Amino acid sequence: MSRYYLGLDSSTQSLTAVLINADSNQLLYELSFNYAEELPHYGCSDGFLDLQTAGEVHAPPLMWVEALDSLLMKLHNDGLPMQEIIAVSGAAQQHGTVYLNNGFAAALNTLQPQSPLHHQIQHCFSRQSSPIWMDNSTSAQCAQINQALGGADEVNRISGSVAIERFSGPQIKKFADSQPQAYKQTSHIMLVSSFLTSLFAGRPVGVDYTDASGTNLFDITKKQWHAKALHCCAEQLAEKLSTAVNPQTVLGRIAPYFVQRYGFNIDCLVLPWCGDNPSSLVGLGLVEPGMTAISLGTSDTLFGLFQQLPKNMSPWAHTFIAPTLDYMSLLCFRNGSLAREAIRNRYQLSWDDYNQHLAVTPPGNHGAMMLPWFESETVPKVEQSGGKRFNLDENDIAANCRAVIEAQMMAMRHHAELAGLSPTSIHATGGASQNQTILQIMADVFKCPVEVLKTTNSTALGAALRAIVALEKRPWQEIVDGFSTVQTTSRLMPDQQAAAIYRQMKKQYIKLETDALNN
Ligand code: XUL
Repeated sequence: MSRYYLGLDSSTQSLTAVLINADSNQLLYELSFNYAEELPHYGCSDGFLDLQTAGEVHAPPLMWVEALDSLLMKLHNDGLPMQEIIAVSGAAQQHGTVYLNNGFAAALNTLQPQSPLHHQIQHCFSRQSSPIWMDNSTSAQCAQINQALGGADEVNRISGSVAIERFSGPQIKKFADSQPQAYKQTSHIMLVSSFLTSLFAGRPVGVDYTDASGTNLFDITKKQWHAKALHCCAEQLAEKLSTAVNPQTVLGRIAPYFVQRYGFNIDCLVLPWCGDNPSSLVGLGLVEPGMTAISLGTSDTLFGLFQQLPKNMSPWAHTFIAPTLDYMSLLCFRNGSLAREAIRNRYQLSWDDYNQHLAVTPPGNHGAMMLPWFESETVPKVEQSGGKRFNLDENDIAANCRAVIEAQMMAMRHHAELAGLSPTSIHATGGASQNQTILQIMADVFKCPVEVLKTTNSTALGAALRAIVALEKRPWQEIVDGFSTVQTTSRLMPDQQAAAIYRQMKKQYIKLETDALNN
């Protein structure tokens, strides 16, 4: 017997589908649909519109809808067993908001299978474009929200993040304040995730807890919208947002449109879509406290699962509710390969040269240290760029190569701890995770094993896994263990001596960072 589940991922540039068989634990099919290549008529070369207004980045929601129809048609034409899919779920880029008028519910209720979705709901928007997570234009609204709720720390304590420009609350406030008429005509405010869920459910559905925690409006302790935050953001917002939804809720049967047009089974069930980062957390198998992922890219991103909110919330972390209903923390260090490249370019090194230098310098770097802020930094927030050296000669190339990596790992460990995470194992991904020397430093600084993973579509996979948990009521660990799309290509263990050196060095690093922030 086969038990098929479909997971989707509506990301900034593409929509991806994975089909899995929960009986054989196999990932059977993966397909991505790129908006720019396949739907050029929306004018989004990278998945978003160039508005030419300072900091504003929007995308057309109809593009996501047309992509959904096109992708499902491909699945159908590729002969996927649509009839046998038990449930469908998804995940979407976080924070983006979609504004719909009072025709939306009726349009969903009367969808005709002969005509594509984007034709049938095109008149349902009270705002034609959606601000997405790259939009940085709401600093004024962030300040107002912080002030109305009693300061940034209080917003952080309530919602899991200080008010942040790209988060949905400040974006909604900006719309309500600057276009009051259009705001009045808005009956539903959705996130990308709940908007796409609503299409499948055939009715407007509220935002799920994971994505609600990316709004600055959601009480992450009580798992409900925060009345005062809603009130200070815009009028009648509670009605427009609807009640937030547990990500493990089965919402009911798929809308008839999908049955008639693509051959889904009439009994196929629908689950709420989540935010992409929370979904990726479980897609990577991080379902127990301490399990952490680090992606070494242009920026370095660290996220992991934990259960108890820290007493003092780090102002630089984002705490979301995880699909497991635990918490997850997300930290984005702007100076990832930006800083590594800055050093490599400064001394005109190839990566081989760079590795040679790392190999000849010892853990602890003879006390030479650095603050790796070659560009302005987000964790911690540092506006002024320029790496800082301590006990480190700028002409000592090898020591500089090691100093930047050690500093990055120290910063990651320190800020992970401040955010409530105590990493016990690390899954490393991203370009620089190919570099074993960098990973050994990571294992030594964190004093835990580091595994290198080859992952495919962990976000869409996470959505499908969540559907299995909700329907089959099996433990998370058992379900993620069954899926081996996450291939371990190497595993590094911490060196006890190096770990002891780094334990001391971390104290010095924290002092350097604290002094720099206080100056
Ligand atoms: C997370 C964030 C991005 C988007 C991109 O806070 O803004 O990772 O979710 O998809």
